[in-house]
Amino acid sequence: PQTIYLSDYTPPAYLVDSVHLTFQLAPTATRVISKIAFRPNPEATSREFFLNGEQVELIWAKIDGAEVAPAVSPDGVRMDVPDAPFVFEAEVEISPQTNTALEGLYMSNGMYCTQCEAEGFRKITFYPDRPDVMSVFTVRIEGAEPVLLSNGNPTAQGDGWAEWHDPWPKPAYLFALVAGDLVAHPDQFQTMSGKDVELNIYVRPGDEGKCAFGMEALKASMKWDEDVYGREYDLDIFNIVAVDDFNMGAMENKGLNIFNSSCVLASPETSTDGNFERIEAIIAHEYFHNWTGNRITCRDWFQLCLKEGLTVYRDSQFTSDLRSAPVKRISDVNDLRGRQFREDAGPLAHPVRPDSFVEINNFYTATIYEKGAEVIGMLKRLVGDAAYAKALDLYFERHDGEATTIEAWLTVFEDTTGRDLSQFKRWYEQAGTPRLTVSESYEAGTYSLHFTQMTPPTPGQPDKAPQVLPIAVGLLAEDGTAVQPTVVLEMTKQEQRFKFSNLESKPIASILREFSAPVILDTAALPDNRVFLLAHDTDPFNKWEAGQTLAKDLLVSMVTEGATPDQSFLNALVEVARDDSLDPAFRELALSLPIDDDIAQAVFETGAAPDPDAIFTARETLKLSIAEALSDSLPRLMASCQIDAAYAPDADQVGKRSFGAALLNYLSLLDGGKAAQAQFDSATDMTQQFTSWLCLLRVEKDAAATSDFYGQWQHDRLVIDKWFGARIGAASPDKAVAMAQALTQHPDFAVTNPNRFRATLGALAGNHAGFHRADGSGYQMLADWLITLDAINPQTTARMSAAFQTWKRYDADRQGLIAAQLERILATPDLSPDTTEMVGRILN
Ligand code: HT7
Ligand code: ZN
Repeated sequence: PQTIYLSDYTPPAYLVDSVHLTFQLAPTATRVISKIAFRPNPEATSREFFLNGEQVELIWAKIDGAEVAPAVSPDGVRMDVPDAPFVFEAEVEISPQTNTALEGLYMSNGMYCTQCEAEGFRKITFYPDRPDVMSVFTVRIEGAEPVLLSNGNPTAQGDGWAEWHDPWPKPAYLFALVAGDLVAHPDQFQTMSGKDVELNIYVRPGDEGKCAFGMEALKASMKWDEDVYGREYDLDIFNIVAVDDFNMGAMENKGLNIFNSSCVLASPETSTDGNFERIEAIIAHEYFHNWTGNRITCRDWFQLCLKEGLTVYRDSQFTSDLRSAPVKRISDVNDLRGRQFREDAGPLAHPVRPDSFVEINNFYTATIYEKGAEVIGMLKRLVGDAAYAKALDLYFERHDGEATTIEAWLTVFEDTTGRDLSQFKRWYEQAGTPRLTVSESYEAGTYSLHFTQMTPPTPGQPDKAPQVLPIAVGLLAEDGTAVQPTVVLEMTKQEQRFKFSNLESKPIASILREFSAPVILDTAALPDNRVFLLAHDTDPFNKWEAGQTLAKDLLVSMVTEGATPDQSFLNALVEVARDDSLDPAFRELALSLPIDDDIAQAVFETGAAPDPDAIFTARETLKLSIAEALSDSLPRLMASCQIDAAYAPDADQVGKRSFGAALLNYLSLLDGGKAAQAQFDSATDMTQQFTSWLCLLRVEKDAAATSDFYGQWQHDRLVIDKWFGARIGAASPDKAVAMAQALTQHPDFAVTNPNRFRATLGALAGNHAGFHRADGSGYQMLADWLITLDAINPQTTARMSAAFQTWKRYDADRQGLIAAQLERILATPDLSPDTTEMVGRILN
């Protein structure tokens, strides 16, 4: 496989004015007839004419009507062309039925669908498959399926055919086609300028009852983008299609978003609150791409964060506005630390804008998405809300219709604010999580905070320069009152001191409020004020953070020094749980302990090799201590979570149910699952049913509940994914591998379905102590299945191989066992470039 470098970018030799595509659909022999109007690009540095094409069989090709015989290679075609505008035509044959990689045109449960990002269009026909070639597409679909969809607006249709025209120039990665026996859940939306837009969610017959929530989320997203960013929808129709076999969550194809059915279908009986929230966020994310991604796209794939970071940032703002901003912030930071910091800390670390890659599909990472969004949050904090809004207006005005770069994005902010963002740009260029160390001093009414920043080396980047860090700080008096409301300190140097004067006494600092920069904050040199901050901080993020760091430190000392749970921590936690002035959703987050993987990282950072069984035991022990400390309060608190209204996945109800579930979890440790069984038996929605079932699985009273759950839901594939995931995820460390083995033999297991594969093998990798069994059986099982899957679906295989990325944390025996499995994967004949790149990077 070949490495591609950002520094090698050259403009396309030819541009495309229009594309006409005709699809004659047939499962193993679909014909695609293309007619593409090319013209030489005046900015090009070469006149070489090359069209990407993979796994497409060329039937014939013509230039300006005359048949030609291009030089065909496995990655495309080359030929001589006029040095003037010309029309290229071709007919090719492809086989959607046998396309198990789920890239290009493929079939899922008898339905045709496409996935073209990043480089899937080249599996449909010969084309300059790069994002800086934007063109207007007209598509004719001929097929027996009742529903035939493509991008843009419908222009004509008849028996067995339909035509679509998309007036907005787009790169090939946004092309989409769907054909199948589908039913629509229709609605409409009137845009801010009074235009009526037809909306549809297309699903397989039987799923119609699961579309209403997604449709409401879509309309809320359309309205929000108008209200907050002034962005109006630009076609007559917006279609969403649910597909069962899909590599990721969803895809923002122009006017025809395609969704993994798990990310759009929802009903109270079959979906948890978490599913509803995720669906709402993903629908918003894909819709927001219409402006940040589609109208303004990326010049090349190195600029991926331009659309993904910004769109994640926008969907987080949307969720914060619709639900609770502090709860959203805490869950985003949890996610960032669990996925992105993990990536930054290991062999897969890369900059938000990478400078090289082998397989672009391997770069749809937490760094590009989540750290990319954090960078935008910092930029907004530094320039202020008004300047951010002005800069965004300028971005849309200046770059509409373009395929552009991070440089163009930052220039818009420089032009709006007059700031020099050259140092800030390091956030895009430098990999790794900065470590921010703080100490304090107080003298004669002046309080000083002294910060030092350091970013550890990452692969290919041994030396790091200081970053611009917006550090939000507030000061509290000993009685908990605010003496200094939140201010943003702008750190630019490696070491910097900030002073607060005219204070009556030494304050208590609350540092990095709202998690204002994606750094690891080391407060070891400060007095330990965490119990105070857990009780008094007015910044919800830092209040939660105080509890989390206390819990994490306690767990680490339980693992490494045999410490026992600390009473002052337990008391402080119980006080938070009992504080009815706090949002129940916040209290649930405060009661949740760091996951085993976080504890393992924290143990590793003390210089010790994490022992997965000891971590599991410490967490269980602390859970029991919390349960005991909470026991007197449980009846009152659980009663306060009762809801006397019909199920709704709104913030209020979700908060109560999630707090109630956390309490039930603790209660189960004391009553052996009695209350959980009662909730399971009477549950009328999936959240109540699933959370109580999880409690039952954990206290190993699973026999009856498990079979009931499967028997009740075996007809519903999305619920059965939960069943697979939960049984493996909740299995005790010594049973997880055996459970996963048994479930891969279950008739409902399907290696070809990414959702089911992730539910099974992803759950094994997520069961920390189970996966890291000392005998290596977890590693072997995952490697076996990755090898099997690679021949079927390289993209999902490569993504899931990241489960091994933390391997250097563990003891020498485990490292040896993992390395052997990684070597075995690499030695597999015909291993895909995707998996070869990922496993190679993990090993080095
Ligand atoms: N822009 C999309 C990213 C994507 C993708 C989606 C589905 C299947 C394969 C894919 N490869 C890349 C999704 C998004 O970020 O919105
Ligand atoms: Zn996206």
